[in-house]
Amino acid sequence: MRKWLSRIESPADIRGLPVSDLKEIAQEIRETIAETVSKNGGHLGSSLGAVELILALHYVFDTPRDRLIFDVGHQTYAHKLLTGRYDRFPTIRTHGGLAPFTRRAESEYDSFGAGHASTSISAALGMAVARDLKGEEFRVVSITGDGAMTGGICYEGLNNAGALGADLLVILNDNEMSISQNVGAIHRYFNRLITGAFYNEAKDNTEQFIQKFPTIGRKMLSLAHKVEEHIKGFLTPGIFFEELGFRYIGPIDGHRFEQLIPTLRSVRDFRGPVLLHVVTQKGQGYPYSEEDPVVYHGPKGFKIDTGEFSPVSQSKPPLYTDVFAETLTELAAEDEKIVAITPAMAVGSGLTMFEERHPERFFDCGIAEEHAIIFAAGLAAEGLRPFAVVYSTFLQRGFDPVLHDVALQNLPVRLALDRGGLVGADGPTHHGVFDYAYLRIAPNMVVMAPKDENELRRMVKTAQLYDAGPIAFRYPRAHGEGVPLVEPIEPLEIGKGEIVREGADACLIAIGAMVYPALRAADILSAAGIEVEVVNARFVKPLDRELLADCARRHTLLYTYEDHARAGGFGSAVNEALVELAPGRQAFMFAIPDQWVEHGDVEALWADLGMAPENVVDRILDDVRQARPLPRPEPVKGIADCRLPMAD
Ligand SMILES: Cc1ncc(C[n+]2csc(CCOP(=O)(O)OP(=O)(O)O)c2C)c(N)n1
Repeated sequence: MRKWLSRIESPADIRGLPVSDLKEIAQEIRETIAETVSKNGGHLGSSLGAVELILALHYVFDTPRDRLIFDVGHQTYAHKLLTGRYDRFPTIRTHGGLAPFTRRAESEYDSFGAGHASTSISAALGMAVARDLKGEEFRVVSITGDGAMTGGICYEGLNNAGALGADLLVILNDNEMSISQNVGAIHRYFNRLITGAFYNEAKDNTEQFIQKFPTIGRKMLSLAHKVEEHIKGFLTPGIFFEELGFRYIGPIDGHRFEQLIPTLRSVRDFRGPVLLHVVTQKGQGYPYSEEDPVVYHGPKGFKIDTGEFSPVSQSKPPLYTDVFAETLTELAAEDEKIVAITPAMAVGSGLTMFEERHPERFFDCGIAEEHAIIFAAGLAAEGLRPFAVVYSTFLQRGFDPVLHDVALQNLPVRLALDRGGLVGADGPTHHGVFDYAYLRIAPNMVVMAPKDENELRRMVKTAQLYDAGPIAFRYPRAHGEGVPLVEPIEPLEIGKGEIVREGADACLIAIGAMVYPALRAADILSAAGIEVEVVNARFVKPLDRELLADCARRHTLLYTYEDHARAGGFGSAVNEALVELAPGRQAFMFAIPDQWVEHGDVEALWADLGMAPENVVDRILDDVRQARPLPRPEPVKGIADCRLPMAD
């Protein structure tokens, strides 16, 4: 039981306390965050780094009347602890527990939900404009990280905000880190602002200019009034933001209440758009996360005293992510056309090994999925073989580029989609359950999903060699099936599936990560006297129409099985094809119904959704039973161990 946190019911309880008490509260918050994340996993570094900033915001602003809009929402653990969620905090990221990010339905203090980066300025601007249109009075604050600021949406928001001139405070929470070290020219600019290098550089450049062209230079100076102080005003460090119509304040120390509170108090009453640059340290207050902010960005459970992670079990098959990255790195050693692109997810996508081996062909372009895809399209247009490696959920950002820049021009961009299917604790913002739908509607696109890690290797090879147009493959956030990795890697024939189990009573057509669960369901049914044919479709597009037609000829009971939304997914594609191939014959679809899937243990989620192998067994059993009475089978074991070391 924490002395302060157990008594704080709402931010009103901290307002007016002396700074010495705030420091004690900050300490308690840090301990609580570290303790909980050590058990549940989660976004440690970002949350620890924002403790004082969040305390100061709730101290100075009249929340929830004033709106705080957090970008990504992964840094909000202190915010959750101060806004009536202390008791439930140990449940964060678990099934039925507190959400991993901000969520409007969870608390009135969560003014806007998030999970994906770079949205908070636009949302805050919308809320500020709504306030003005309704004639209401409250303040709107966006809290955006420097990593998020590599995303283009931020600049669309700033551009619009500067033009509208609405009262809006944007806090740039700058810890110089995205998940990895932040990248790009904007990052360099922020860095120069923090170190004071911008002003010094600008001053030096101006002095050199004056020495070179004394007359014009002096005239310029007299325009800007006299010498140094005026150069400073003229060459204001935040000129970039100032030119966009923002008043730039900072940088200030984001861990010192003595700076934060008076600054927030004064900017609170400024009119128009204001950008406050706050410098924080990722992972602050926990020595291990301070030392290695990349590993502790989103660690799984660890020993709190030593920061140690439990050793990786040698008995577990490799992660799909690692198999993909190793294969691509290997293939790139022999194929100089291969280029790897990541939008800020080098570690999570396993691409650090590619970066080490082929640094000149590795590109981390920041949190910029749209750009990543168009950049890849440009590389492909010049004859290279780009692999854009993007989490399924984040490629949603790249939807139009996939259609307009890649598929329409039939450019051979290889889309490697990590985290396909349910991802577990990161929840609805991160489940990759819409990709088949948004990819397969694009003419020219090939879409694949491997049943196991060996087939993933074959898909990487297939994609490498496929220069005829765009090709995508998606794989889960999970360990493989433990199958041998066959050398040499054989590419697949485009649009060809395979029968992986024979059976005369029903046909279960599975794709990707659901092929092995389908086989397990078939095993159980077999014990009950029902023989199910299992098909590994491999391709969502083009479908193996010949195989489908054959299945429809031989079976009356047809089923599809996928870890994707039902609408527009694989089963939907199969049924579209069956309308032509076997009119009147339909496949029952095991797919995610039209609902958002919560966070939590993947197996529990499958059971909730009625999509676990047990559910498949029950359904097929009932259907077959209508023809002949059969005994009940034994319950099935879990479908997969989907725990991964990192939160995203
Ligand atoms: C569109 C999108 N792409 C990628 C991510 C994965 N991601 C989560 S946090 C993060 C880094 C954000 O950096 P920053 O905004 O500086 O916050 P920090 O973690 O440093 O506090 C990334 C890349 C995401 N959430 N959304």
